Amino acid sequence: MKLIHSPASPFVRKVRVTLAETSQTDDVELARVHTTALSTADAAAAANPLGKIPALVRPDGPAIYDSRVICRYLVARAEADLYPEERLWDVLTLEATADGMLEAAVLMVYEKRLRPAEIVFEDWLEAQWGKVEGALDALNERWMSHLYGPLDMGQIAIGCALGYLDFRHGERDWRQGRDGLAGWYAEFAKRDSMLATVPND
Ligand SMILES: N[C@@H](CCC(=O)N[C@@H](CS)C(=O)NCC(=O)O)C(=O)O
Repeated sequence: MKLIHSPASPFVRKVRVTLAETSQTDDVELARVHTTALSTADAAAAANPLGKIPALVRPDGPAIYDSRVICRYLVARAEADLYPEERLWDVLTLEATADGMLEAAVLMVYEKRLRPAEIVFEDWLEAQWGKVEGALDALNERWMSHLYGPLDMGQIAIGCALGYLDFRHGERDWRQGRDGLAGWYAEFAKRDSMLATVPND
């Protein structure tokens, strides 16, 4: 299998952490692309009509995307227990929360990087950050016991989302006032799968 990827993408990181946690890293070749919303890499467009990464090219079937589908596929392939039936809806909600944070955080980066400086929309940037903060508060107030439970895909997604906030939005200091979540992440970030996938440009 071939993973269309960039080492900076938090959505790709979810897939790579899942590969590591399910002992499948060696089954996937990494194909590096440079792609943005304004300039789509050919390999990304070939594997995903939306032109986004990650996409997983498989020898025995069509390419699949997006990160949520790929993670679920890989977990099924490994017969791993990262979507446990008894708390499936919690796991999927946590995963959706992480992806929502990431969508907002990635859009903020694009707004600052891709849009000409004179038309950067500051109110819109702050509104996106407001979504991230809402999710952070919900995690800190309501999800801590789940986060400290057995490893599942919700935790992996949240770990990658928090890592991305450090990588691209460190100056916003997401830990401020959220000691519980910060403490959980400090431990989670020490997993081998997380250490092996620290984002870089
Ligand atoms: N929902 C998608 C989001 C993927 C995504 O936005 N990837 C970014 C990189 S972090 C991308 O490919 N951006 C290029 C674009 O927007 O065209 C997923 O979970 O995989």
